[in-house]
Amino acid sequence: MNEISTDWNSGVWPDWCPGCGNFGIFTALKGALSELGVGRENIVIVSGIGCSGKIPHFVKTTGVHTLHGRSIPFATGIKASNPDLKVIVHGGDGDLLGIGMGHLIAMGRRNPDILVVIHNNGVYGLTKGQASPTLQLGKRTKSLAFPNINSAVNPILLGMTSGYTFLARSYAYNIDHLKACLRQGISHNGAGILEVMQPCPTWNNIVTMEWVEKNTYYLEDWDPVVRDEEGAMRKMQGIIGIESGEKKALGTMLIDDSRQPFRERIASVYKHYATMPPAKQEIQRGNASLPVDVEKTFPNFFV
Ligand SMILES: Cc1ncc(C[n+]2csc(CCOP(=O)(O)OP(=O)(O)O)c2C)c(N)n1
Ligand code: SF4
Ligand SMILES: [Mg+2]
Repeated sequence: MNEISTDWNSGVWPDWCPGCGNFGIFTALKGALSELGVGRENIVIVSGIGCSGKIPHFVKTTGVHTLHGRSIPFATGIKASNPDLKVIVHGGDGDLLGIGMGHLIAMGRRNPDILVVIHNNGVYGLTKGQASPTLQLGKRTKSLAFPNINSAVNPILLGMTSGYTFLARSYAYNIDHLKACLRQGISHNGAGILEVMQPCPTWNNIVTMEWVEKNTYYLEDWDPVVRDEEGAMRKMQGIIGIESGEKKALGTMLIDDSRQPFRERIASVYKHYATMPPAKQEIQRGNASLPVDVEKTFPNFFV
């Protein structure tokens, strides 16, 4: 058996600003992958645009840096064609809750075992700090000419009503907590949202480390596991209660294994899917030539 590597650094220099919360997410992700003991050949990281979208370049595994808002369709396609892969989406609050929100909702309805990690910094970081969909109404961060006139989206409540079966919130500078949430979310057999409060010291002068210390608390007496259908309704009411509080709760809010995952849904209508998903199908039989000359079509893929 091959030894599992714990070196997840690609060698590409992470060029985030000093103090950026993305460094915490990057560190926790590498730690979670090492602790899970998964081989890099089984992990795919898919991202959208923005500062957060750079993460696949820095992790030594297969990754795709996709288009604005389109990481979830890419990830769903990868998962559908090879359901044995662990697929993780990393994206910004602007990317996943703005232009990409329709895909975020669609993923909840399908329940694939993909974890969506939302880097929530309240701003469009890479494009110089415009208000993102999670910035609170009336707040004015550094680069806004006027206070924000839009109400904020709550990713946990949005995920809950879209059918997600794993929901958690963590904080970029609490590496141990974040690592534990990542491990849980990556291992979960269904669609997950992990919202990470990610300070952006360059543009968001409101959600600072001090703000997070004062305005968050860790969930202690909350059992996130759904055990039956009635329990699921009670759990949702409980989550609405948690999310209505003045302070932001950090911890795992929902683990619901009762809903059928995507791969079983496909297998229920396509009988060969479980044993022969697209990635395992033959593309060449015997010595017959391929319909497309892959080496000529994608010369850069062959080194
Ligand atoms: C179709 C399209 N429109 C606009 C952009 C410009 N753009 C690049 S990054 C970005 C904002 C990203 O914000 P967020 O997703 O919150 O990521 P962050 O930089 O904060 O991590 C935008 C609008 C783009 N790349 N593509
Ligand atoms: S602009 Fe903000 S989110 Fe982007 S790298 Fe700098 S600190 Fe991080
Ligand atoms: Mg952002």
